[in-house]
Amino acid sequence: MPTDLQRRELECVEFFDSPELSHLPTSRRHEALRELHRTGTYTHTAEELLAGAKLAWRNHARCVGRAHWRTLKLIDARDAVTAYALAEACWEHLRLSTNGGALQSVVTVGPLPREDGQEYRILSPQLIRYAGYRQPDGTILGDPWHVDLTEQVTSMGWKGAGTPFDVLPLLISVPDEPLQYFDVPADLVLEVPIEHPDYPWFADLGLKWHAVPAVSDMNLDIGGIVYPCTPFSGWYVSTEVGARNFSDTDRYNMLPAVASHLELDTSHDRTLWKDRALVELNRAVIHSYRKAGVIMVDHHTVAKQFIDHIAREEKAGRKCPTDWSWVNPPMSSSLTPTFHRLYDEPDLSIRPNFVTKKKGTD
Ligand code: NRG
Repeated sequence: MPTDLQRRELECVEFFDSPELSHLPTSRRHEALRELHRTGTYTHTAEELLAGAKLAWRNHARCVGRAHWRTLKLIDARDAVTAYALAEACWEHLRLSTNGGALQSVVTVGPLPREDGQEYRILSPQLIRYAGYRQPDGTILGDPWHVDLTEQVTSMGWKGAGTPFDVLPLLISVPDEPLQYFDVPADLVLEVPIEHPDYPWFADLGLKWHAVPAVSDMNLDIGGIVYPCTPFSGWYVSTEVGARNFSDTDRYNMLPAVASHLELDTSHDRTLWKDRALVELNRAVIHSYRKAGVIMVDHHTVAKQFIDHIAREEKAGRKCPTDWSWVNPPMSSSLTPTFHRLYDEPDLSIRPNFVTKKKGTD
């Protein structure tokens, strides 16, 4: 069994072996490896960090959007060692990634843990999340997924407006400071009101969603170094919003309301009222983002892009380990080409990669 340091040294060697870094002098690889061996860590250049983040994206078996891995932009926030500075870096992330609706893929890399092991952490799962409020009658107003986070920031003094779409503040933990939250500046939160191309009543449902999905609770593992504070974002696949966030019964659960407006027969599952409502809800999401000039990709298009990506990877002599259950859309899967094939087995040890934090480490 290799020790943790030996494993990280191996990752370091493999990282500097990547063709993407082949232009670096061998002295740089030796320097990094020596530093890692001597101190347990080493410092990536901004160029190495960006190359590593791109490879992490390309290696991420659950991502169907990998065709765009080369376009990733980096915000190097490794010196943002106060909660305030980290929040500012996140606002910069939203500015750069939102880009007025022409979304750009961005990763922000925050500081490494201190020598004493204490970490800089964004505790919110994404930079933009909607609050969920437990009502006296037991129902939830807003996003049920975020009830705990909402209660946590409320206990710290935050007060939401009490709508179904209140943007939660960002919760940040850094060494030597109390846990703090920061309101996301409203002008940095681009949102899309949802309407339907054919049904005027749809707008009255009062739905909206944010433009940027900026996941902020994963580790980025590059060349033996694990960055615990690395928000990244691309753009939504329409089904993430339409077929999950709005439709899951433990999220906004909108299918019964949509079906009722469509006057569908909801007396039995076999009438397929849920399926019919789901299609109209997803049409509304796609239509609305397009009308608002906010990039979003539909599940058919992203599946084609992904299949083309795999073909390009194969041509380049690379495997493309893929998690079938993640790259297939949550509706109409069999209508997309990603459904009808097998993939290289996802290998959780491939690095660089974005890695889910272990439960209980927060
Ligand atoms: N399903 C989540 C977002 C997860 C990440 N999705 C992306 N990421 N598209 C949701 O908020 O619905 N990305 O980096 O583009």
